[in-house]
Amino acid sequence: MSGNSARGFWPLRDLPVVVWLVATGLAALAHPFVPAPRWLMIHLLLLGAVSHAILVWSRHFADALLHTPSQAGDRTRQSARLLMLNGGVGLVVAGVLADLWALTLAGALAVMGAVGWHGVALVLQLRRALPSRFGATVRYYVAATVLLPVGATLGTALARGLSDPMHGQMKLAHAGVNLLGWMGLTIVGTLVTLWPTMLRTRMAEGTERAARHALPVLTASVLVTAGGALAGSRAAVVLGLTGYLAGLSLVAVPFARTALGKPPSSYPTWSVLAGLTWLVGSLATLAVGVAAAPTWDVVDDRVSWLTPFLAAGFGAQVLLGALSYLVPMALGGGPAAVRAANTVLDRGGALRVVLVNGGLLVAVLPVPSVVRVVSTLLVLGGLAAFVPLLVLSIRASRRAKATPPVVPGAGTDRRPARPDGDRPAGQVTGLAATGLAAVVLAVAVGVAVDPASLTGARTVASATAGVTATGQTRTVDVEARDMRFTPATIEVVAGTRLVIELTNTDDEDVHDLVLDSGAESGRLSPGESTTLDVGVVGRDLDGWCSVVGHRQMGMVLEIEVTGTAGGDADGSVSAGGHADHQHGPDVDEPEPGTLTDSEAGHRHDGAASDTEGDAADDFDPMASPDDGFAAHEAELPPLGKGRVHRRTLTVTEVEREVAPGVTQRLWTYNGSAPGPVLHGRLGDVFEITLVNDGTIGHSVDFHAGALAPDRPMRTLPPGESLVYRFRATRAGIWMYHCSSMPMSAHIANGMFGAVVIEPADLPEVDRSYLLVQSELYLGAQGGVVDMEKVAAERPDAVVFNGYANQYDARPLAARTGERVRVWVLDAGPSRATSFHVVGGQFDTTYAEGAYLLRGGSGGAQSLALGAAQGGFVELTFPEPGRYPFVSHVMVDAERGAHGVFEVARSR
Ligand SMILES: [Cu+2]
Repeated sequence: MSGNSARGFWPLRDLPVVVWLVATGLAALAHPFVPAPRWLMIHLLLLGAVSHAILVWSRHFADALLHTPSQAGDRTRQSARLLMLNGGVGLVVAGVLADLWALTLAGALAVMGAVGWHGVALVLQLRRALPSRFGATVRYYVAATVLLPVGATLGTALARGLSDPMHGQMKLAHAGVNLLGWMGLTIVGTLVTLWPTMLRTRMAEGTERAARHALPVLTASVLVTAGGALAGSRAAVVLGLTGYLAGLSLVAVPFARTALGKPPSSYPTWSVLAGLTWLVGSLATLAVGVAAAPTWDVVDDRVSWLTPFLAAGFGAQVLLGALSYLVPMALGGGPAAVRAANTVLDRGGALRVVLVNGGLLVAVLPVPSVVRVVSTLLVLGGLAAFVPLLVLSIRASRRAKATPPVVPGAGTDRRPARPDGDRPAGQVTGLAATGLAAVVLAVAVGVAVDPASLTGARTVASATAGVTATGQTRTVDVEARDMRFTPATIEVVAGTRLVIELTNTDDEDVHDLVLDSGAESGRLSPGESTTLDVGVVGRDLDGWCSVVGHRQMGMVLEIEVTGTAGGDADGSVSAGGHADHQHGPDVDEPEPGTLTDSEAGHRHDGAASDTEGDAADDFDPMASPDDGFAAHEAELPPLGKGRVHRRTLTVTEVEREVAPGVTQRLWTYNGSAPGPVLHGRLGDVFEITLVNDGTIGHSVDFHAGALAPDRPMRTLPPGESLVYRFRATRAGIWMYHCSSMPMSAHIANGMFGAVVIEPADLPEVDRSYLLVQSELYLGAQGGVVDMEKVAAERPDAVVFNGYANQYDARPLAARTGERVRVWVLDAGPSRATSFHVVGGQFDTTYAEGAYLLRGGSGGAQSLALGAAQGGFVELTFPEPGRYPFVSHVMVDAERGAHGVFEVARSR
């Protein structure tokens, strides 16, 4: 190692990686509150931490391998490059989060500048150096620095905003060039020499030749992959990925030979090996996935699905493994200090590696979302442990430096840092077993939180109706799919024990099966199954799916008792003498003593909320909210500068007050109904991440964008997310809403909001307000929407911005002479509105994309809108006073669609 890569703690070399890693962890924890959380996590880790490490260590190795003498100012120039890189990454992140593309562009240019400068320095160094056995490694670095600007340019174009399918293709090209080119080539080139060093053994023969041959194969494959993606050729992408795998296999042979001679036995080597395994596995999966994908949409989905595994499995593990080996060496201070620091960074190594890889493997599998969340936390924990250990290792290294070296043979070593691989075998096994146990425990906890996630027998036995058990058991497979049970009718001989094997074969929605005997299956996510032991059946039973609205859409199951044994289809029952217990399907009376009154009520009415009282009894249109009440913000949020709107809509099921003293368990986007207002210009791109943190399937449909609904509007099972991109090409106030069945229930229970796209020539006004009208069909207090009222179109209340009469209590302000614009959206789900301001006249009205009235001597008294229609009105108030605004569908104004403009004298 030549002297110019100075030893010891160098803040600019060692700290930025820690900062980016901590930021990645924070972004992971705060993901529901961050715009574009996946983008952020991936870029903090790969663009921040990994790129910084590449710049630092590729230089370090180039110096060491080429034996180039140190030159004056090397460290100053390296510091300048690192500052430029880290500043650039900061700007890119800020630009994307704040939707300021100019900032992103400036950041990307700084990153490209730093990497380009670094590349030029490497080329000069290579020329200056004497021919070296390890020149190949430096050539890998140079190829990587040439590819990064290509990948960064693609990324900058992506941040500008593109339409599908170009967006998906460019994303694949961007990820391919940066992950496989910039990161992949640097890592492979480094490991040629570092891998044997980390294993503390000799390089296997042929390593260096294999590396030389692999470089052109790998580089060409990166270009073919990216070019194929840009050109829309999936065959070329598959060829590129396969070529890259072939290039990797060239170097894999000597790597494996080296490892077989001296198997990995420490955290750094395990972590690097695991990381490379994830790279190979992910690429093979992706190649097959791209080859089998019917459209680019599906390719895009598979790339998105795989990227976190590449980032955490490959990127993070290789980075942390390599750093755990390299940092102690760079800290220097003699063998004792290096060993002391190494020992700290190796702590719990087996445990951490098993946690990370076990957690990732569980997350790859189609497990229930709770299990996935818990295993993701394990992965995060396993990786995050590196940061405190790094701090401790720096301290250990300093302490060892301060301790005088022990003369061999002169007493015992006071700091017996065990050399690599000399740990007691039992300790390693123990740690690995602990990690495995934690993964298993995580799965168990996930299942315990959400028991329906695994098959489990449940039994309830109030179905006998006093019948004598025959001792026979009948097992029936039932599928739940598309709002139907199949079969929908099950015939059972009286006295038979019935067991239902229930499977949710739906692609997207959650279902369950509830019987009027009280037996319940529990909620099943798509693909899950469970066993429902109905018990001995002596009477007819009604069953249904209890997910809101599903029963009303016909998701019911009937169990009919036949009573005669001989005629039974499966012929398995031979018990006679029970015919007297049979009753026909028209007999509605339950057998005496089998049902309590409330169960009987349950049986006839179905919806569980009905038995708990109706919140409509507590609704008083004349009541005022408490002093502490804060009305829903009615001011239209201002237009930002950005032309790409990245927002996360998280579906949550929350209890909210909807009128004084009336609460409902609403389904919301980001916690409120209506959901957040999105405000943009013509041509803007909206990139919305929808996260379903609810308990049943939900979705979103943006009227503001025109596209094939099949994929972006699909229903997401709980715990999943999707990205919905559209370009706003037409002006208006557009509705967005949940489009999961039954839509009437999902909209009525809170899942709606507005997107405002301004017409090109929209004049400035003094004030802009936005009112979304919707209906409330109250269920029980704190319960969900009453489906029967929805079906009968009998709302209890009609409201502006989600709360009855809220702007009577908290009026909207205006001044005389001011021009006031009021945007109105009728979210329904069912009723029309006629927006009117008492005492006001509109001189301008705009509905559904066109002006109805603009200038002239005419005026308008109301803006009429059907369900899912929107527009705006403009008016000036002639004198101070309180001007009520209403839906002039008077019955609605009287049940909550009412508010007030409080108009003050102009200043
Ligand atoms: Cu929904």
